[in-house]
Parts: sequence; structure tokens; C-alpha cells
Amino acid sequence: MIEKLKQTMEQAGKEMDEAASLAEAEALRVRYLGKKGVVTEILRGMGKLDPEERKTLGQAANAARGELEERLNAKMEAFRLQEKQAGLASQTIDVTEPGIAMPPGARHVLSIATDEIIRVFAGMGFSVSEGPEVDTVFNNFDALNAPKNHPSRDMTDTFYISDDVLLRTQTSPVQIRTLLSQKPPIKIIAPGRCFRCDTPDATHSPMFQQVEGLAVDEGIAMSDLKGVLDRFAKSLFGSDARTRFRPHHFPFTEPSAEMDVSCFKCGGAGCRVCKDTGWIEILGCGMVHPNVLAVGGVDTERYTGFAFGMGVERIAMLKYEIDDIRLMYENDIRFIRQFL
Ligand code: 2NL
Repeated sequence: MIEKLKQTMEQAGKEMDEAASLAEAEALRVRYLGKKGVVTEILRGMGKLDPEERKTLGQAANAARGELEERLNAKMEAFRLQEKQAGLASQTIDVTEPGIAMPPGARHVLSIATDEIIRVFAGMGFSVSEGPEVDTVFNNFDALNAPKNHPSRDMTDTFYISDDVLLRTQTSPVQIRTLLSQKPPIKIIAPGRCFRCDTPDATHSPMFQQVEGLAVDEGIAMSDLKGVLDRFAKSLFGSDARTRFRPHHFPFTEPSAEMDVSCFKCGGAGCRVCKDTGWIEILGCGMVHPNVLAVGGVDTERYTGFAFGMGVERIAMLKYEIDDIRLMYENDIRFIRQFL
């Protein structure tokens, strides 16, 4: 038995010297010291020996196991260190290598158009108001004098959150909030996202952006509205632009109108852009309906106001000759980069 142990130890020592990796050392540990390992087998076989022999062999075997364990641990530790260093070496960073250029981003054409619109109205003394995209049916419809049976209130046209909460279909609720919280004189524009249940096509998107405006003060007349909006059109489309106002109907204004601007492409002679009419419709407007002023807590004997609203996508599409609204919501960087 002692002889067998000696041989085993010699064999183990030799194999250990030859072990070339952590995995090989681990295999040796299993082979010699594991539950079914060679040394373990020897220790287990001692039961059949007489007590004297058992003692000597037991001591020798335990000592052999201890020595083997120690040597294996040292060997494995060395391999671990080696692997760690190899790993670190392979991960070294060359700090002198040139960086990867980050391509610059670009402002979105809708942001550019919105800022342009804001800039023009800011120049005429309007300040910017913002409000929540989720608002009440009251602020979005009731306060705006919309009849209870108005088609725009339909479930099929408006995204309702509940019976009295919805995604705003225009930015007018911002102006209602302003009327309720501030005293005239009021001169604000309200830019922001709006939502309607529309199937997307070249001119419709269920999410779109508007800029609305509201001016309330003593003595405000239709001529003020026309003057402000004519100035706006000339600032946006050039000083040669002319405007015309066509009668229209909105529940929240009376009288109401739509404003056309003379075609910036053909100057009014007629072309593809203006569909041979010489005019392009760009916004809706009117004198604020007294019912709306009254809901807003404004003294309708003393004050009058005008309001207007325009779609930012439509303005951007006209100004930058974009023929499909969906391009503005696909975020293809090749499209976005064109409007630097
Ligand atoms: C359009 C027409 C319009 C308004 C919006 C408004 C807001 C208040 C009171 C009265 Cl609080 N009116 N907004 C007025 C006229 C037209 O928008 O075609 N928008 C795209």
C-alpha cells in the first residue's frame, strides 16, 4: 500500500509539472483528490488493514494528500494570475489612437418652423404659453363653444382617456387656461402637439403640431387681426406676399375667416403648388366668440379679442416644399439633415 501511495504521488507530481493550464490543473485535482480520486480511493481501502498498518498508511496518505493539495493550489494560483495578466494585456487601450467622429445632429424641420413662427409673433409682442397635451373635455370643447353634437367630439375623431379627459385636438385649451388665470391685456401664442384619430396619409398625421394665437384687450378689432396676420405672412414668405381673408366658420370665433397667402412659387400667376389658384390657405382665424370670452371670465362689455390657429406641418411643407407629412415623423436622418 505504502508503495502504491509513493508511486501515485510520483505520478501525480510528474503530471502536475506538465499541467499547462488552469483547466488541466483542475482536472488533476479531480483525478487525485476528488471524491472518486486516486488518493481518496487509497484512504478508503485502508479499512481492510490491521490497526498498526492503518495508522502508518493513514498518516502517510493524509500527508501526501496535504502536500498534493498545497502544490495544486500554488499551481492553480499561478495559472489564475497568468490568465488575469493575459486578460489585462489584451485589453490595453491605445490612448494615442484617433477617436471615431460623432456625426453632428440637425434641428428637425418642425422645430425650425415652430421657432420661425414664434420669432415673428414675439416680434409683435406675443409671449409663448404652453399647456398639457392631456387636457379636459371642458377646456378642449365645452369652453370653446363647441356644440354638444359637434362631429369633432366623436370618439372616432378624438382620443378620449375617459369621459372627460382627452388628448387635446388643438392647442386652444392652453388659451382657455390663460383666460382663466390672467387678466387682459393678453397676447399669447400657444405652440404644441395635438392629436386626432386620423389615418395617416400624405397630408394627415394622428399627431401634429399647431401654433394658435390669442389677443384680448379693449378695442381689439378685425383690422388688428388682419394687420398682425398680414405681417406674419410677409415675415414668413417674403415682403412680396399678399394675403386675403375668406369668410369661414368656427364655433369659437365670430366672425371667422381663413387666410390665404399669394403663391410664393408663382407669385399668383398659377402653378402646381397653388393648384392654379394663385393662393395658398395657411391658417384659420376670427374674432373670439363672446361665449368663449365669458367662460374665460372676461368682461365682454369691455373686452374683445382675436384668435388664430395654424398647422405647423402645413407651414413647413409649403415653405420647404415637402410633399408628404409622414416624412416629418419617420426620423430618417437623411431627411432631417436637409433643413440645417
Ligand atoms: C385652424 C383654425 C383656429 C382659433 C383657432 C381660438 C382659441 C380660443 C378662442 C378662439 Cl381660446 N379661438 N383658436 C381660432 C380660430 C381658428 O384654428 O384652422 N387651425 C389649424
